[in-house]
Amino acid sequence: MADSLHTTTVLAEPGPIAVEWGTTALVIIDMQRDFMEPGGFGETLGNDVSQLASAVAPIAAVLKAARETGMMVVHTREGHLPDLSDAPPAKIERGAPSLRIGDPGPMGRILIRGEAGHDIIPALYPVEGEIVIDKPGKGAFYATTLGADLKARDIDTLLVCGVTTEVCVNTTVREANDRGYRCIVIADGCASYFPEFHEMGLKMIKAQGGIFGWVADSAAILDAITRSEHAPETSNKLAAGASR
Ligand code: TIU
Repeated sequence: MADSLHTTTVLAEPGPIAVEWGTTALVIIDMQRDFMEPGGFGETLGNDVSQLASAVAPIAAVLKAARETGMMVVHTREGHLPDLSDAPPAKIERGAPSLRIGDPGPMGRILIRGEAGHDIIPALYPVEGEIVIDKPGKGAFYATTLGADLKARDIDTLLVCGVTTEVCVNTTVREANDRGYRCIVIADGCASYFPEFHEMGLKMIKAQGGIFGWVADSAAILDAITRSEHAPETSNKLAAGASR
């Protein structure tokens, strides 16, 4: 379905970007209970998980539009096998969390696949046909099938959102950029436990002419998707976008 949409321009920073929707995927990073809710991995690290709540509504709005237009949707989950064979000791032993990866917590074992805390929050729960990538690392390409899944669908552009901005979102965008993907990060669809890291995490992506990619608000993405369902853009509209 997304193949039949017209190419439209997303008003982004550092500049507008023309998006062909049939070769674009929405990639939602780690919107898991372990990061978003009390008692999970994020809180054991000493973080205030309420800092991440602002990302949910913007992601839900873009996810709804992606589903309506038939765009490829990918959800990722950070976590490990129950026997911890894919969890490097250096990761497990890091820092001084109140509970370590694999320890029993109020939502099951911390950051372990199959446990309640590892799953995606109900507001953004995947539906049939959407890809769920289980990843042991911060980046979504490392030790996963994501690269092959995107290649199978001829995807060249990624709309990236999720948590946290400077950790798993940034790592995934950097991995994707090196693999040749054009990444548009949804600014209000990302969040960090540290507001200043969120701001800088986005700046790092769009600086130097978009060294890792582009940054746009969910409203700009939704506007471009809406326009893609209507008549092809005229050169005037493209010029207006280019002047921003
Ligand atoms: N701790 C933190 O900010 N993030 C992570 O550990 N993982 C993700 O970002 N998903």
